[in-house]
Amino acid sequence: MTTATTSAFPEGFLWGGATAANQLEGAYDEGGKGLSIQDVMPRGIMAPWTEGPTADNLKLEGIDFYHRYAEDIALFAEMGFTVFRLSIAWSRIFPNGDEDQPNEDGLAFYDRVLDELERHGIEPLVTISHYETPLHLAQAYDGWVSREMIGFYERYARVLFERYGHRVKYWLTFNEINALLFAPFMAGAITTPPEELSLADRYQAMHHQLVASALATKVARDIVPDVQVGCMIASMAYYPLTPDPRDVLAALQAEHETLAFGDVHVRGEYPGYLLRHLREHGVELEVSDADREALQHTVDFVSFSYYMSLCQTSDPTKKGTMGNILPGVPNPHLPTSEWGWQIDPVGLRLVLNQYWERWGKPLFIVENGLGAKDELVEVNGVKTVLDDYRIAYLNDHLVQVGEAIADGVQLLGYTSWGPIDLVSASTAQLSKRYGFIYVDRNDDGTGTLARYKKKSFDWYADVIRTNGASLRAGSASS
Ligand code: BGP
Repeated sequence: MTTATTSAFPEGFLWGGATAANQLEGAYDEGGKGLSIQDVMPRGIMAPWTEGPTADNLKLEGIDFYHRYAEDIALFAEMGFTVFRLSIAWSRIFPNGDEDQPNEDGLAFYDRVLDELERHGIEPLVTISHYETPLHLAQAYDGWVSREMIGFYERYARVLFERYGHRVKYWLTFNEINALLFAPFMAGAITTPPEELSLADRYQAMHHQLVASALATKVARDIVPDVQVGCMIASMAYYPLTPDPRDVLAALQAEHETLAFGDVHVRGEYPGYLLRHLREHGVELEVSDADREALQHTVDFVSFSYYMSLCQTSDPTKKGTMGNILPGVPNPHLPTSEWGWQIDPVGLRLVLNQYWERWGKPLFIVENGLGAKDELVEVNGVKTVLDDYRIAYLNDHLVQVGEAIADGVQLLGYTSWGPIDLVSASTAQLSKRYGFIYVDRNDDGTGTLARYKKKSFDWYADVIRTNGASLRAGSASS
């Protein structure tokens, strides 16, 4: 197999980083913001949520981006970012989620952030809903199980397009929309405990989000003529654990749980394999004619997160594991991060090829990175982190991205996850760090919040400056 030259990255390729409001803004009760589901999730995705905000919830203060955004964006600009992915905290705009009128203070905050990005010539990429539904919508409606959520979301999205549409071209409707099936509270604000949540409610909630996503796409087009709206999927390369055809089928079926979301967003209808799955489980979705019509508003591009891969097997005695949201069994050929996520750069090339061939829509990698423990050290009197492991991970993934582009994949850009350290979604820790910029805050909440450039800061700046030509094929983990 030939190796692509790194000049594979096209001119105008967007380079940057990705974040979510609830993981970095802090200021959870400032500027008229209401509580979001994250304000009662101090211990991450799997742990029970709390009655109200508790002092051990790192997200309440985050990394204080709410007050330090100008300083942080200046650092992103120093690295040469041409795109920055941020999410809007729904409960800053609609504190309860079901009001008629938005909260002006919340809207004004994002005006200021967008001003700052514009000043540095950085294109914003905005996620409308990133695991941060207003808590009231969870408590009063059981989140996305309720059809009423479609209307609340549509109103919220309309406000965003009207306010920011003239300066934001790229929008994502829901972060990792397929996560709803696996993390119903975090991704769907559904308060029914997962073990009591029926399959019917789970899939009905999925349907409501898919309709809401399509309606938002329509509204965006009505308001902003040259807008680009994308879906966002948690992706994973899936391999059969063995060449046994039953394992291959198990891998295909696991993959379908992800692909279905892209199929609906791109093709405007439910794929046969999902309809069969629902039928066989006695689930009858409530789909109105208006829903069917709404789904016709398909996306302009497909975006996704990619961290790792997993295997699938038909053998029930094999021990399973959780990756980023999605489950599987470990791959004996791959190394593993400190948090048990298996590192697989080639899997990213496979996913890029598969999505491009399947959907023929431009792709956007909007999350990728290595969560690792960092040690702050002093080099020539300057505090830094010597994060060669992170550089190796990112380098090797980007080399594979170059290969995929050389394979013919059309890719709009790449935003690495957490360009500045922030609170982890799955574990709610700060010690699971992804950044090029170190933030002095610890899991116990101590720290000055000072920012320090890691070794990877200059490395990424070089990658961006050379449009990928500085990447090195064949480093440690590939
Ligand atoms: C994705 C989420 C992000 C982010 C990332 C890293 O699932 O969209 O919000 O957190 O994963 O995961 P974690 O923080 O669990 O390491």
